[in-house]
Amino acid sequence: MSQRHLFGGESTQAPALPGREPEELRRVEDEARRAIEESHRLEEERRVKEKAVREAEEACRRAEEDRQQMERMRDEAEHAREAAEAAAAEARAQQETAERLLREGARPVVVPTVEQFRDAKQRLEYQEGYTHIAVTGVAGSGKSSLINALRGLNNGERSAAPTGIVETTSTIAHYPDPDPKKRVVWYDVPGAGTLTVPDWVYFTDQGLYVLDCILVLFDSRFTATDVAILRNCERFRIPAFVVRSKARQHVRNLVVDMGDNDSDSETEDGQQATAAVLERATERYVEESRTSVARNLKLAELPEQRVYLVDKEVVRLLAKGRPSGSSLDERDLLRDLAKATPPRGSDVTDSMKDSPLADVR
Ligand SMILES: Nc1nc2c(ncn2[C@@H]2O[C@H](COP(=O)(O)OP(=O)(O)OP(=O)(O)O)[C@@H](O)[C@H]2O)c(=O)[nH]1
Ligand SMILES: [Mg+2]
Repeated sequence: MSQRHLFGGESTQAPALPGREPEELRRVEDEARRAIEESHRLEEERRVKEKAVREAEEACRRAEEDRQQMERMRDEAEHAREAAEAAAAEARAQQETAERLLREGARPVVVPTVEQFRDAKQRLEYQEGYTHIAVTGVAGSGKSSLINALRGLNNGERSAAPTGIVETTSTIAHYPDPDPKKRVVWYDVPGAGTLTVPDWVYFTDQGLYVLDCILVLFDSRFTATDVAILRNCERFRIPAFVVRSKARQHVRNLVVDMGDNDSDSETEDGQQATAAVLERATERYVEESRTSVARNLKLAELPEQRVYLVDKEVVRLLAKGRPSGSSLDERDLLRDLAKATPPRGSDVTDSMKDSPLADVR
């Protein structure tokens, strides 16, 4: 009972114990007080330690949070760096593509508006229910001559397109096919790649995007200008034919270049030898033309397509329904043209549906 009283701290005044000296009592009381004080000190010490532990834990938690925050910031910085690198690579690729297109003559083309599309149709006298076929290509490639031949005409005949060895056609002109059943209109387009008509405006300036079919005609070399026209045809989803002109003239030149045409054409042997040389020259001409076009299309990343080798005289005879002695690709060209050229539709919006013009508002 006295122990609980003493250590409970309610009073330090101990009752006098029977048989004990007051001195002894004081000593016991002092001891009891010290014990109480020690207990308080220990309690205080425990609280201080607990507080220190809590503070240390809190500091640890904050440090962990800081570390996680740093990690997040580092990740974000890494993502930002990767995104910036990807954007820079994309910008470089776009610049390279733009530069390549620029080199190849297909400069960034302005997409025609609906009004421009309508204007071009009006200007080119586009007639519903007719097929509108343009012959394009570099100056002097034989465009006007081919149109004449396709209409069954000789150069120089009345109603034939003007032709010549100097730059002849300076504005776009159109000629109805003499056979009304065909319902075809031929367009003679000024030569591309001349000083007056730079190739990158050739296509859009002429409004060629409204037409139903385009022939890209070349003479000696399949050039970047021809590639630019084909690229635009692809862009506007216009069927395009690659045609090489002046076939007989090229073969004759090759016979001379091959250097073995000295046979006497008066004798039978001589005639056979001449025919054999002609055959070899023709084979070489066909092979070289096809290889050259295929290589250039590949370089320009355009799809493969056939090249038709034609001579205007053979085309003219076939167009008139006359038999022609020798034919390279003239017959095929006339047949494939007839097959591939339905009119593009009566409504502006119909014609624009599948082309870049579809984006025009
Ligand atoms: N031998 C031969 N000559 C041709 C042929 N096609 C065109 N020519 C000649 O090539 C020259 C140029 O022909 P054009 O039809 O005027 O050429 P173009 O492409 O219309 O010329 P521009 O309107 O100036 O761009 C003319 O002297 C034609 O007679 C062909 O198939 N064979
Ligand atoms: Mg011409």
